[in-house]
Amino acid sequence: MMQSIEERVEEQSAKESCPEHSPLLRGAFKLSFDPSLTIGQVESENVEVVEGQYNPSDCTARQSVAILIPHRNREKHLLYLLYHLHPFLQRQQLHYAIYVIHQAGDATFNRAKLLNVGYLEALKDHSWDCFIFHDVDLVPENDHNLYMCEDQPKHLVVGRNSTGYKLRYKGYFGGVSAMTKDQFHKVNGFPNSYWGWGGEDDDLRIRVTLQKMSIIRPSPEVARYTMIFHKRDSGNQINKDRMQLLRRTHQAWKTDGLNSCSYKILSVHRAPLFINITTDIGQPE
Ligand code: UD2
Ligand code: MN
Repeated sequence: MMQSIEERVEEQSAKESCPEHSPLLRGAFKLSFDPSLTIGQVESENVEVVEGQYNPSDCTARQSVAILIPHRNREKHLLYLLYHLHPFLQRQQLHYAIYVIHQAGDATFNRAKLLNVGYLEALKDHSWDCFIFHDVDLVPENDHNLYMCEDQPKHLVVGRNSTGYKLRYKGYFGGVSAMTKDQFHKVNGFPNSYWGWGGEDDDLRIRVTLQKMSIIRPSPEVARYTMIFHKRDSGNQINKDRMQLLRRTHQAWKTDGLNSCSYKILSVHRAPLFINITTDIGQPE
């Protein structure tokens, strides 16, 4: 019989807490995007990851973290991300699991709603302390960029290759962000009503500020990412309504979010390196 997540956590609690600063961190490291990389190779390099989940064996992790990746039709990006992210998270001595939330069908993509589904479904496995909302195409360049939550919501992408490693604009909250279970619950999650590209990250920022929380960021030297080059996907056209939606957020957040997120789970597949949740989230009204 496979151990349940709860049993594995139970076993851990006898151990000493992991140190505040992991001795395994390396700082900046070189990324590689080898076209011949296979999932089998990534699996063989991460044998301690079981069904997408890892728990340090010699100390009790300081946080339990669920990484949520919204996904459709970006298999190669996912492979490169798994290749880099698993060792990165293990060096941070975290108890973590990687969830890929896969949008079924070819209706317009909805990143924000997929992340709500990921949050609600991941909490059925374990009471995660911290959630990382993670684009599939962003690879962290420095392992001092900690995938942990703090007393305020945290934005982890100060800079990336394609924007000269500068913050895109003040208040920018896209790409990769970290919120505790309670912080995300308090803002009622992401909106469900943003179909297509753009605006959903600004909506989340507005929700955060309405709750009198503020967004914190690691230092720019550390919060660096490489975005794997891509064009706009078909099925993810610019959301022309986004400006109008953003004007309503200060009211709409109460009723558009976790408390109104309706979806169907089509399958949950526990692969060695990630939990794949395939969901039908409907289509724009
Ligand atoms: C920016 C933000 C992103 C989001 C988006 C607007 C950065 C670094 N990222 O990304 O967080 O706010 O603008 O919606 O600023 N995806 C798929 N399949 C698709 C379409 C999207 O898997 O067909 C997922 C995937 O995880 C991707 C993410 O959605 O990384 C964001 O889409 P994008 O990469 O096309 O948008 P981008 O790079 O402008
Ligand atoms: Mn992208």
